[in-house]
Amino acid sequence: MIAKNTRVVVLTGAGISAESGIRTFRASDGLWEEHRIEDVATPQGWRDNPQLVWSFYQQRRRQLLEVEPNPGHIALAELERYLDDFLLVTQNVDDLHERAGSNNLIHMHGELEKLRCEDCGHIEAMMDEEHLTDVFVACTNCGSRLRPHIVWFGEIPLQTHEIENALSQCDVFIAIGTSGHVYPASNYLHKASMHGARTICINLDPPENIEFFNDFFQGKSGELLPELVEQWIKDSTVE
Ligand code: BV8
Ligand code: ZN
Repeated sequence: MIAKNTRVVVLTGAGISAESGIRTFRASDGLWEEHRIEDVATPQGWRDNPQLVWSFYQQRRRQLLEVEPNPGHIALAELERYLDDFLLVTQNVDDLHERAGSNNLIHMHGELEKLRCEDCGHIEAMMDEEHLTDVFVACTNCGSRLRPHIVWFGEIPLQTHEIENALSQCDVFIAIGTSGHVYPASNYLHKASMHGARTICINLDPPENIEFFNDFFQGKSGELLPELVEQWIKDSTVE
C-alpha cells in the first residue's frame, strides 16, 4: 500500500488531538457548544465583541501548556521520516504535530501559538505568561492590538495553492480525525482521488464523505496509527 517512494499527503482534524485532551468541535462536549461559531470564530464576532473572542482563544492557548502529543501524532512523524515525499496538512491550530516531530507541515487554519497584527501584518509566536491573560497584547512592531493568527469562517485558508499542488501529485491521501464538515479541507479528498490517488480514512466515526474513500479504518487514531504505520513500513521493507 505504501512504499518508501510513495508520495503521501495526510490531512488531520481535531480528532487526532482528542486523545491528548483537546476537545473536538462537533463532539457532544465540542468547543462550539459553549459558544455559537459566529460569536467566536468569525471576523464579525471579533469586530462585535473582541474581548469575548480574545478570551475564548486565550483559554485554548493556555491549554497548549498542559497537553502532550499522543501516539497518533508520533506515528505520523515516524511515517514522515520513513517516506521520501510526505506532506502533513492540518486543520488543527494546536502545536502537537510539531512537538511530535513533524516537519513538512502546513497549518491551513492558522496556529494558536501565533498572534497577528491587523495594522502592520506582523506575525509572532507569543506564549509567555504575559501573553496569555485576558488583556489584549500589543504588536512588538507597531504597538497595535494583536488578533489570533487563526483562519476564521469566511476567511481564506493558508497555503491553499501549495496544498492543492501536493494533492494533484500524491499517490496516497490519508484523512485522519476529521468530520469532513469544513470546506475547503473537506474537498481535498476529491482533489486527490481525481488525480488517481488511493484514499484512506482513519476516524472514530464514519465522516460525512465516507463513501468516497477507498479504505476506512474505524477507531481511535492514537491506537490505529502506530499499528498501521508499523505495518506499512514492515510490508514495504520486505518487498
Ligand atoms: C473559505 C480555526 C473561501 C478556528 C477553523 C455552506 C456550505 C459549505 C461551506 C460553507 C457554507 N457556508 C460557509 C462555508 C465555508 C466555510 C465552511 O466550511 N463552513 C462549514 C461550517 C459549513 N468555510 C470557510 O469559511 C473557510 N474559508 O471557505 O474561504 C475559500 C476557499 C478556498 C480557497 C480560497 C477561499 C475557512 C474555514 C476555517 C474555519 N476555521 N478553525 C478555530 O480552530 O478556532 S475550522 C475548525 O473546524 C477547526 O479547524 C477544525 O479542525 C475544523 C474542522 O473540524 P474537524 O477538525 O473535522 O473536527 P470535528 O470536531 O468536526 O470532527 C472531529 C472528527 O474526529 C470526528 O469525525 C470524530 O469522529 C473524529 N474523532 C474524534 N476522536 C477521534 C476521532 N478520530 C480518530 N481518533 C479519535 N480519538
Ligand atoms: Zn503591528
